[in-house]
Amino acid sequence: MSKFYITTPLYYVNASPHIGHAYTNIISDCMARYRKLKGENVFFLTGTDEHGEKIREAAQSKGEDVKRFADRVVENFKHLWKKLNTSYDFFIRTTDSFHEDVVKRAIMKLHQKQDVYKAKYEAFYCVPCESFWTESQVKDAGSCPSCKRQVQKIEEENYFFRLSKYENWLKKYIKEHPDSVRPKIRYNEVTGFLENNTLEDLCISRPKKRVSWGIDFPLDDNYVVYVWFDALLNYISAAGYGVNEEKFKSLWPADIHFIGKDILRHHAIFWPIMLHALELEPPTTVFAHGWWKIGEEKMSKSIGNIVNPLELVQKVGVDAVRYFLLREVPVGMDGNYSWTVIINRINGDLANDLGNLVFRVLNMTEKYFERKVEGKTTDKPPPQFQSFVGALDLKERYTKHMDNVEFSSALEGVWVFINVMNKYIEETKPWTLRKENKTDQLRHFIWSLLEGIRIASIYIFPFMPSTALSIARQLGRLIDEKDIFLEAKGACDVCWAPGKPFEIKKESPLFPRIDVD
Ligand code: ME8
Repeated sequence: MSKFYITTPLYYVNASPHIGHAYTNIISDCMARYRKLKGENVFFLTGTDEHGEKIREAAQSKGEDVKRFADRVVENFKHLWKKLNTSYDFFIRTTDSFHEDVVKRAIMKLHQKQDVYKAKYEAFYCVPCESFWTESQVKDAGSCPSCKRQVQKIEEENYFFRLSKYENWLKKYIKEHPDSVRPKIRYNEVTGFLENNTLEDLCISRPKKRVSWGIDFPLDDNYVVYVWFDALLNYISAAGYGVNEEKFKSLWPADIHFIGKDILRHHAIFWPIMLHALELEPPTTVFAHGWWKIGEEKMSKSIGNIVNPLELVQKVGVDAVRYFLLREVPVGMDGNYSWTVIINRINGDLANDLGNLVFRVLNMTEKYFERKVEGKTTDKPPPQFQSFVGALDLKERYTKHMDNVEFSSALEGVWVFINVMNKYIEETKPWTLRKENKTDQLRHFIWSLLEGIRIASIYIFPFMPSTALSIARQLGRLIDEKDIFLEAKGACDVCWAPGKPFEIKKESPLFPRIDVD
């Protein structure tokens, strides 16, 4: 069985998660569930980034001990991931002692290879980004080039990782691996950066007199490890690096790191070089998604324009939130968060198209066949069936889009199929088949719609797991969540030959319409 190792960034615990964080975990969950449907052995990792000055400052502002503060905020993340129905396999915290050990051992290994050295350093430091910038970078931007906030000038001795030594290796590697950074626009951004800049060595320590909250630097008691160097290593420590070699071998390299485009430089430049220096393979793909914005501004806790995902889930339900985020924008692009668009998606796509289809077909099954339909090989399809079968390249298109992280297009394809089914009902007018006593055709009609809905529910599963399971239950095909994986095996071989019977069990409508007022 092939494996699929998928990660989210580790979120800072200086505040509670918002829609932007929820988005990364939802796209990762969608991919994880899709890969599980395909029968792959998925390891889905998420977690929290807990060291550094800004976390200490956040704890201090609340008058709390840093670790206790982190423990509390971590619970908010875990609570949200549960509410959003994300199926991660492991939650790593950078304060986990096994991770701290890996970080220390990695630095020792790099030091033995003479890839770590101590030197005097003068630069500009941005606390919110936990990043150093050169004088010219700050001069050009007038402030922090990334977040535009004030930077502090800092002069100190520090430890450095020889990033520059591996610059040529990285350039060659990226050139030979066009899928190592996706989408294309981000790949071009990375190659452009490498062409126009010379890589400087990375400062990987912080003196304790300035930054006290971090992993002790293994070579020197006066320092802690730079928070980014610490955090990136989570992807290997969670996979068992240095502790459980068998597990590590079975998982590494990661298949996909989902990140926001704000942390591309760290993942596409520092991280592959760190791995290469540690004699490990780089991840197969770093996939950077866009930002959720409010108007023209990125949604962010520091700007204060955030939307609380828990409140949104409470208002419209978890699957509607997931659907909106996954359907509204292609994964690499920016999206505009808007309440009007959410309502239109719920009332249009979910209540009208999907909800009505399921409701109507179940009603007809109840009315015409007393809840139970078994397709028979002798049944003749109504003449309108031809247009319905025409939609059956769905599986191929769906698989291609899902493999390519084109979630919005995959959903678009499923909705074409859903609306083909709606049209089939309109055009066939089943009540006339009933009036004319064409029981064979009516049975074929209902059975194939139930089968179509069954297939759609499997394709919907990665996006809206609860809805998919509810549909499967209503079709009488589900006792346990595991059954959806068994059903998925059959979904690939659909040929509309009569198969297992359906014995429906109606539940309340999937998506009640939302009153716009
Ligand atoms: O950067 N739209 O953590 P972080 C979309 N700890 N996604 C958004 C977003 C928005 N408006 N705002 C945040 C860190 N995100 C580091 C990562 S990884 C080893 C260390 C998402 O809490 C997006 O995934 O600032 C972004 O990359 C991540 O949150 C940053 O979270």
